[in-house]
Amino acid sequence: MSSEADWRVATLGLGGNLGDPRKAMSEALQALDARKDCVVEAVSRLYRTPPWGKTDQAWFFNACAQVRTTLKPEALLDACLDIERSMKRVRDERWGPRTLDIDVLTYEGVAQAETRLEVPHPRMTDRGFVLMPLADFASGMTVRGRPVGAWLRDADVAGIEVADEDAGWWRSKG
Ligand code: A4P
Ligand code: MG
Repeated sequence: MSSEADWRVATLGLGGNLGDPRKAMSEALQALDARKDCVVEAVSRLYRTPPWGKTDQAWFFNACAQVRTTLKPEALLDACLDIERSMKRVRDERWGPRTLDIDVLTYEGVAQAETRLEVPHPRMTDRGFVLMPLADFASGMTVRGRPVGAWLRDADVAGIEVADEDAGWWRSKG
């Protein structure tokens, strides 16, 4: 039995631009929520975002989620990578097209710069497609000394659109 003290809050960034990313993200969040060691506590609205980094590719869908978990940071990453793999993500090109990418953005009380898992995610504070959905439920959360909402004010959010206003989008089958 795990006690209250073992549960930690983490945030995740989800994105994809191949196949049916909305379905992939929704299945991923449902799979995490179905685990005994993971509860999905908050999910952002669903966004459509212009490609960042490698710009000659399809627009992305992006969203963020907050989970409460007894998994340690690396185990949470492994759970996310297992889900990505089960969605048959093709992992060949950096910043290239993918059916589903799940990044661990933050993990309560943890700051580490290890290659296998760097948290806070090294690029999250530069990216409108992460900050905008994250601010839906965590605008006051401090990341690298500043609230998410403050990072968002300085971020490039040009072209980003809300694709579904309903934060319950991930529970529907569609
Ligand atoms: N890894 C280390 N730290 C982390 C972390 N915090 N979260 C390691 C997740 N993984 C982490 O990941 C490769 C390895 O990084 C993992 O196996 C893990 O051990 P990856 O996701 O395959 O790396 P990547 O995607 O090639 O590079 P990067 O920089 O992580 O890409 P991102 O950040 O995932 O960005 N444009 C829009 N509009 N929306 C997007 O979602 N996504 C990308 C990819 C590019 N442009 C985009 C979007
Ligand atoms: Mg990634």
